[in-house]
Amino acid sequence: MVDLTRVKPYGDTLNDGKVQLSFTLPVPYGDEAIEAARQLVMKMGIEEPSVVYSKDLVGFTYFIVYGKATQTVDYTKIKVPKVEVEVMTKEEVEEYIRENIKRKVVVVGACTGTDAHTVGIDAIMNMKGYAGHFGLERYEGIEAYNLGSQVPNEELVAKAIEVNADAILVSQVVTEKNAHIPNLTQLVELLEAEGIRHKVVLVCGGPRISHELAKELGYDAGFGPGTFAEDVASFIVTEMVNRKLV
Ligand code: B12
Repeated sequence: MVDLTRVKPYGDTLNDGKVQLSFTLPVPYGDEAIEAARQLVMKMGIEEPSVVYSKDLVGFTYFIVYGKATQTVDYTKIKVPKVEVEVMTKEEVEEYIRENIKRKVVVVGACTGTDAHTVGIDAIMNMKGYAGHFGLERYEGIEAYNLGSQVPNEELVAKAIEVNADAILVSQVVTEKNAHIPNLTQLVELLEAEGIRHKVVLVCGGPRISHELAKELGYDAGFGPGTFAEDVASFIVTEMVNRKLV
């Protein structure tokens, strides 16, 4: 029986704590490197560490270590902020627009800053969509402009003003050294400076974007891996009606 107030990892038998860790240390390959990895893992609270694999990375060493985690978490106390919206199908979104908005919903999107990853924003916006889910361009009642990647925030804001956008979608995939944070923040500042932040539904997304982070940065919602166009479309149209932006 699982005690949800004291959950720990599982390998062979429930609650055995078995985990696998992989990491690199900036030390040369050899016995000392393996001992360093073992000691480090013990300091992390892992018991009975066993370095099952190590590989020379030319001056550095890569490891895979098995061990037993000693810590537990109280699963019953976990609260994860999520986008609170009833997800509609494409057809339901189209019907919702016809009934509640009664005009085209204009959406402008881009992967911004130096980030060159187009696949995420394309998955949400392009006609053909992603994994069998059509993108926003295919929605009746939505006018979608996908500006592509490496789009400066200034250009995205200018386009949003030009087409009188109801929603702005931003994709950020590169998060190394938190590069996405100043970039996402600058967009909010630009929208505020132009006096249009309150008039648009502002959404960001990407593999390491959470709703919590998005809210912290001044966005209305954030979407992570596994998002489909209908998740975003449902949020945009519901938010427009709730905020009387129609
Ligand atoms: C393809 C790819 C590339 C291609 C991109 C081609 C293109 N036209 O997009 C190329 C080769 C150009 C590339 C370059 C680089 N890449 Co790259 N790339 C990838 C790769 C393999 C797949 C990304 C992808 O297409 N995923 C598929 C899409 C569908 O998933 P997604 O982006 O998560 O999108 C979904 C959700 O996140 C969400 N979503 C995404 N955006 C948005 C936006 C909104 C508004 C919403 C609502 C939802 C949403 O919905 C989508 C659908 O569900 C990943 C590794 C991986 N397996 O993920 C690395 C990866 C993203 N790349 C990485 C890196 C480091 C780079 C480079 C910096 C490498 C280098 N040193 O040059 C450069 C960056 C160049 C630059 N200036 O940006 C790292 C990023 C690490 C990090 N955390 O920052 C990764 C994770 C690889 C790795 N493990 O190191 N890359």
